[in-house]
Amino acid sequence: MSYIYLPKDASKARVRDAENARKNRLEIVKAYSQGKVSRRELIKWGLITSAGAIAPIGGLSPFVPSVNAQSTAVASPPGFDIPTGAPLSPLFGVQPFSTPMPRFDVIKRGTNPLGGDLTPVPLAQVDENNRIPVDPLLGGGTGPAEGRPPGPIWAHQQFTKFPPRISVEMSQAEATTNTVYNPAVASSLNSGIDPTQPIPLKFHPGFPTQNPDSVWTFNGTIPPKLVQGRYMEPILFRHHNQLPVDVTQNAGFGRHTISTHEHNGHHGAENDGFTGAFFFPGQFYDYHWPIVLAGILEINQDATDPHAATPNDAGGSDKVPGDWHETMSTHWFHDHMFTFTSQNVYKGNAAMFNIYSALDRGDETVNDSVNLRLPSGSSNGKGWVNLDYDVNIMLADKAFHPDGQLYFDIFNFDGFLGDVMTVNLTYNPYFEVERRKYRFRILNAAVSRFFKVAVCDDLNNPVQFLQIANDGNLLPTAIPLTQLDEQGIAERYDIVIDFSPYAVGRKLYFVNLCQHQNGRKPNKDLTLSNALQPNQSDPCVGKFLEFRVVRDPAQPDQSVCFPNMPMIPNPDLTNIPVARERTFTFGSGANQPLPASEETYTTGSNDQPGPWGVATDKGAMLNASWGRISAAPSYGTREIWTLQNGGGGWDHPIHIHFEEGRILARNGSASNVPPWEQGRKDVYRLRPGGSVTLTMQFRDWGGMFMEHCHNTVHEDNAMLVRWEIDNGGAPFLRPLPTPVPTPQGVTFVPPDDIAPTAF
Ligand SMILES: [Cu+2]
Repeated sequence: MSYIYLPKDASKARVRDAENARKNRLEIVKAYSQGKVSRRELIKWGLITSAGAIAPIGGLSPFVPSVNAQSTAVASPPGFDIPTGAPLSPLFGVQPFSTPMPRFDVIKRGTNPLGGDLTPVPLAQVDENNRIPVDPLLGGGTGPAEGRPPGPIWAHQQFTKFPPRISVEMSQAEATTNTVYNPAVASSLNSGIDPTQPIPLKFHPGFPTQNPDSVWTFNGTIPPKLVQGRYMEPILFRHHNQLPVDVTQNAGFGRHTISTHEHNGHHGAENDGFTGAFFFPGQFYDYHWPIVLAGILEINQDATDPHAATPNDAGGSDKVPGDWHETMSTHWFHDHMFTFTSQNVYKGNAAMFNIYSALDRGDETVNDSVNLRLPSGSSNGKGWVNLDYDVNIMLADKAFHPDGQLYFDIFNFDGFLGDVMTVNLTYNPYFEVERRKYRFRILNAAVSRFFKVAVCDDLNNPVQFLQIANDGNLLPTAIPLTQLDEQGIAERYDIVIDFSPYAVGRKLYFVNLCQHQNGRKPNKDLTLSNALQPNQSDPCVGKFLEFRVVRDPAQPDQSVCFPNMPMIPNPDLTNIPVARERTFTFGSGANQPLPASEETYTTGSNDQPGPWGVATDKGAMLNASWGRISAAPSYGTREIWTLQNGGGGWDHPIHIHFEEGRILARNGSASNVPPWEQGRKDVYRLRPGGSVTLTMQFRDWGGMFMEHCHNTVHEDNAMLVRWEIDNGGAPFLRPLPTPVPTPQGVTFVPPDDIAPTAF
């Protein structure tokens, strides 16, 4: 049995072979990522197989024995299953649970977005006259300062109706030291971390500092960033691209063009981070996040329902229009660059976004019969937005070169797995807690890895907690569990743990039960006791976060959360007819355009083996193209979509942008839907050979959106389609023209010039 990383007890010769193979592969990866060699040429030269796997040639794949290491030969798995076979990442003698987990870095909210926070002032439509010089490496001349596609179709929809009231400004940038860390909680609630101390970009204090081009994060720093917003307080997020203009200056992976997706924001498509609406170094892009309840244009128009409300600064609430059953809480945002999403997200383009409402306001002391009073604390005195006992958790597996720099293998199209578990970008940290209830908003920000999180105590006993949310959505009721379901990439599970039964000095743990052999799917879910055994074949199985119970609560715990506590019932769809049903099959055999030639992204003229693909009701596996429309639901309607896994050898967490869906059936039966999937969702794990049937409404906004596997390696290799909501009135046409960004400006092509529609 072969695993993606060599076992700890591998012989020195095996490790040396693997290290040589890694170096040889790096040369290819470098040339490929810099556009100096195409995937087609690599296949022609026999260096990779048509399925994208690295060829089983000695010196390239360590699973092929070399001359000097025959005694250590292991059986080569058949072509497609060849893992990266990388040596284990160095840990520099660091022990687990030896450094605190940093809380997220809370981003400043400007309160004058249209009157001085931002220069130039944000506009509904791109100012085509505002041009900047373009570096000769990007073709020279001049280009638009804002990289958003121009014209009325890409203007911010309903910009006058929902004018920005908050500004958020960040840059995508090379790794640097953080000197402005703001955890927004007292250091006693952040495991004693002194926020005034500079934070170098290291995944553990005992690891080396990352080189500027090894890691590209928001503002170039860690900890990961958190944006906080509330309903009906529209945010203008100005995202600057400050990445190197030289495309080769990327340490072997990552693309300097970006498009930022607010994962399941109910916003217009121009703010969705469309995969083909990327922007270049030196440019910015204004994302308008109105933060409205779905149904805002039809339901509760007079804003009389007390449950549809947003917290105000006085501890009260202001009623808002829309359907309160569509209230959302835990979001994240990340890169969506065509063909490069996996590399860019892994490299650091991932942040979280907490949305506050009168139901979930972030102040457990407000007792108004609407506030659910979930754990948060109340110390900031604002009546909302407290983070004291409401903790964002980002899980991601990483890998490192022998020198400790971040490592990524862009040639494993099954999916990339790291062998070092990180929480909030810190290797196996600890977190100090008081004896009270805490909320944890757990995000799977991995590339291809699924997690299955269990909680145990220091005697290895399972610990009961409550799952309160799935993806961005509070569940109909709080569900008692001792372990979560598998958590696919991009899924968010919010849980509440009560530490009050545990004496000061006790320890609890998050344990990962989900074992991978490769990036295609989980291999096995272990029992808690098996996952706690030492020497796991998958280095990311086992304990990865230690909770240390350090004191009684400073203030009485006033939060409310108990098993089966009612939270948000599902929206009532009984009177909404189903306009259409569609089936999408997620399989293999399609093509992905050649990344080396940006100009051919949309034409498909340089198609390369995917190896993945998506088929619509039309039948054929579709090549990846952001120019093709694969579904076009009519504005204001409801549909039922079935997502079918084309095979049993892999799993796919499928994300449908923009609309919350409700799972009606798994494998054709409603009885297969577990309680924690009976609320709203935005990511749907199909399971091997399985299917998910769901229903969605399409309303409030229009434009082009996406549907794709959130195993981002699959997404980047042809498992992504575009769909759009149109005929919603001016300015939308049918179908919409496709943007083709260049540093000198965005042009458009009619979609039928690129690829026939597939619906
Ligand atoms: Cu997939």
